[in-house]
Amino acid sequence: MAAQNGSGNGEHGARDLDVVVVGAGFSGLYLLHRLRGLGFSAKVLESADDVGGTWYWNRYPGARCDIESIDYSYSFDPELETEWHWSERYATQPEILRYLGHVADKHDLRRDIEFSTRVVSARWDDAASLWHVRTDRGGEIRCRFYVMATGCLSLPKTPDIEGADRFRGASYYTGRWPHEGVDFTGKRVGVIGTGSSAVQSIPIIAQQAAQLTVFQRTPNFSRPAHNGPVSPAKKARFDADPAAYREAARWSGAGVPLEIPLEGALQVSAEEREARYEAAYASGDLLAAGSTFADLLSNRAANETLCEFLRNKIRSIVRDPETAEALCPKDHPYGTKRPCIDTNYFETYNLPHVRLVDLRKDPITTITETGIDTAARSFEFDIIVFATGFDAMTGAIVAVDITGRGGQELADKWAHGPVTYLGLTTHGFPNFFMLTGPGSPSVLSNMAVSIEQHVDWVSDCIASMRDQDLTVIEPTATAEAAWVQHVNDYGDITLFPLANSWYMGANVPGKPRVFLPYIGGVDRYRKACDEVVEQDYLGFAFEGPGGPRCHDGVIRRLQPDVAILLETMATLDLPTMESMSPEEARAFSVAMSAERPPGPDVGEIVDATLPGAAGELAYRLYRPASPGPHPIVAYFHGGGWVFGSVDSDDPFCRDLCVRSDAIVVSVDYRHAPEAPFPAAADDGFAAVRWIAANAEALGGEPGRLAVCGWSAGGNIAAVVCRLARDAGGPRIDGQVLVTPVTDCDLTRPSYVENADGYILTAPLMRWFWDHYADPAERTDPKASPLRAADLSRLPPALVVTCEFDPLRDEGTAYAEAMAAAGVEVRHRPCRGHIHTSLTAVDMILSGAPIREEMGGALRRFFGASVPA
Ligand code: N01
Repeated sequence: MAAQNGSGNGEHGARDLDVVVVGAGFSGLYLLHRLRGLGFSAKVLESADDVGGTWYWNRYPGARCDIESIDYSYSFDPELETEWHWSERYATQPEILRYLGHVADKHDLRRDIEFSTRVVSARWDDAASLWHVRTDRGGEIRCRFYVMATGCLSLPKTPDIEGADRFRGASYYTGRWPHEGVDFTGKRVGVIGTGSSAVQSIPIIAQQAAQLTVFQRTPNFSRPAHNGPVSPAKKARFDADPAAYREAARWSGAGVPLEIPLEGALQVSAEEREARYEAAYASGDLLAAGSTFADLLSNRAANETLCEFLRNKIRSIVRDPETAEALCPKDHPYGTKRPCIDTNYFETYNLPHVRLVDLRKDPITTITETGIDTAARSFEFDIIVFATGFDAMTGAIVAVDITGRGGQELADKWAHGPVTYLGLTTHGFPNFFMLTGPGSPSVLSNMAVSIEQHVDWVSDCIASMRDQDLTVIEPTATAEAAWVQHVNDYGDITLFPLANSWYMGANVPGKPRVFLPYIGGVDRYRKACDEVVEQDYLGFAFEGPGGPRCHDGVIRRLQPDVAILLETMATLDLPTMESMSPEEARAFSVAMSAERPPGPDVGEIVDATLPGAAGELAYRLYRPASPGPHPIVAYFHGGGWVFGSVDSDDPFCRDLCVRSDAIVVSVDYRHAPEAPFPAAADDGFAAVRWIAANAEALGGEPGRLAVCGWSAGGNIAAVVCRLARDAGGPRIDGQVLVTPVTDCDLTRPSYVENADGYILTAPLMRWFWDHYADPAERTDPKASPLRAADLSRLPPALVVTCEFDPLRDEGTAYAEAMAAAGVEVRHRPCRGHIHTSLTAVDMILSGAPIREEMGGALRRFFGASVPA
């Protein structure tokens, strides 16, 4: 598919190539190698005068990798694995640069790299299906494919401190360090910033400088790297089977083979927690601390235990208590800003000529001709070092003027944040790829592994297009929007959005606040990319001489935590409920319930009994911690009228109690088949009447009562509302129906679409109905409330339905029917959720905002004003 002439000079100084790659770092080098191997004509354009990318520019003192060099290296060339020997566990910048130079030489890459050449613009030509690429050296290259391999942290942030250009001494940016080095001997030095670059350089600058002043806006978590020779244990593991080691890295979460813990930090004793943190601290491994427990990046309280452990380490190292406290990070959870590993970073603050300026207390007002002024003081310096970071992930991409279809500028398209499909491509920009772009694991992973995966995907894609005589590829708007949603869904169930980090774009004034990388992990991301290809490049549109071709669609539709739960359950190979007897199913349900998190604490829990329609029923009362009396919610558990109990829905009831600030009375109604239809409905109504009559004795406010139920319990709650209306009482202020059963018709589209695979299956639902009611009884409105002739004058309702639930359409139909009958109804469809998502408290974190809406709805029913 060589674009017209193949490589070489064409007319008028223009050249035609298959692929132009921008950047000769880790990714550009490997991509060039792959493309050449596949027989494509390709050139790499590089603004530096040698290979290396970030390792070419970041030559500041102390620069080294913080992922062990064995991991932070290529895997594509098995020879390289044996011929290259890292001299240290964490190699220095010069050694990494030598490595990249060696790779370039070994594979003769330099002959296709144009150095000292900066790309200024790239324009898509729709008529010719080519990119026109212009550089600062003049001339133009036409190419079929245009790839930005510019790295995530390559464009230093422009100075956002007043007077930055006024300083008459020497100033340096860590990300653009002079090749000849800087001699700090005897100098008064100011360093601005305490990120990774500063943490690495400060101890070394302090060794030379006469005076060192560090200006800190946000303290950072850091631990000793314990650098030294390559760890013998790691090397032995690697050498035993390099290919297997690399494969394990490819299918790991962070791109480094690691044991994944299952417990949460609060599920073990304080001693056990401390011991595990000590081990992680001693390991010198950047990834060790954050992966000590499963929930450190999703549970604030769990994360805080690690934060405090690390703060205490800082306090134990830094002798001056005020400086120590200023160095302790307190404004962000561990891991939500990139943590560091260091060599003598905190120890450096014990040196007599080193001082820390806490900019939170005494901010910089301006840089002057002779130094830095803060609100309270004036500092004079010979040298200022800006360790102020990068316009990360998007900066280098939009720094080139990239124009896609219809003259659309990429910078305009991304004005509110980057929008990509798989972090590799973006709609409206055909034949354009980004390596480790926003929306891919990139900076949250071992970059070497992520880079190889992206390069392989892009090269394979281009080769497959050639094989199929396709000339243009572009992601569809649908696929892209859904991927962006998926990336955000993942970010939203973590603590990352809580920090003002460069991951969120928060370090660059005016940059949209968007979570830039993909937190789902290298393994899940790779699986998604592979599945896109297996599904005939799902979400991509192609053009070629044979005409257009597109298999449009969405690669990930489930909420991320729901998908993980389903993955985990699939590995357990559990029997289906409908293959069991009711007794077995009940025992199974009890066993499953024993494994879950307990839910939040409430003020008080009371177990007692109340009179049902035909005998005593157990109930459990949850009282809020706030002073009463409270309104009351009568709650009915799920379980298909066959199983379930006050225990089965205990975490959900606790959560409901906390969020609604109401008493929740969870009622154990009789179960089928022993007590078939209409026993459950009759018990439900009897219970509600009793609760209303005994509200005061229960500590509730008489006359303020709502009902809530999940699944079959939602069915009972709906039926009770109608029975109460027809009986003239008790008065019910509102109903919250969570994925309710409202009808016996099992043929609706949601039954067909979600027949299998989402825990509540169509066969299981049939099994429930078969136990509960004879076919002739099922259409009775007491079993199928949707069939009631009159749904008017029912209490206001919140009806919650889930996208991947057989009951979705009947829930929707019930909400619509009530609304049509004049009832005040809010229908809340839940994207990406399954029947059991919302009640899985502290397991499905993406359900929490919806449970908050349920609590809000109940409070509103009771007359409280709740912010929308
Ligand atoms: O940049 P940073 P970095 N006034 O953005 C401060 C990778 N890396 O170059 O946090 C005052 O982390 C800013 O303060 P705040 C690694 O992924 C890896 O150090 O915004 N201060 C912060 O303290 C890393 O995360 C290695 O409040 C200002 C610092 O400057 C990423 O690159 C080594 C300021 C910037 O920290 C970036 O690291 C180096 C202002 N106006 C880097 N503006 C390895 O070990 C900014 N700051 C592999």
